[in-house]
Amino acid sequence: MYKTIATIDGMMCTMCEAHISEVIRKAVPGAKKVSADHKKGTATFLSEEMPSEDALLKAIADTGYTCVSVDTKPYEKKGLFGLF
Ligand SMILES: [Cu+2]
Repeated sequence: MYKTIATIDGMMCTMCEAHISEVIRKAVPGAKKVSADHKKGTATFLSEEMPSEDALLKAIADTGYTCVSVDTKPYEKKGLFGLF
């Protein structure tokens, strides 16, 4: 299990959050708990497999937003969550 935090430029409102979440679900098959926060400018999700950073960057760029960075870390369901 992995947790990914993508930093995204250009989200202005909750519609943008919905848009980005939709894009992530399409770009990363099996992405779970997808959520985006336009105030923080981040989107997070969990996945069983290491997500393809290239696919994510391209999918987000194609929608008109800019993905500044993608940070993926191993994720343990219990215990370690607070460390990330
Ligand atoms: Cu918006």
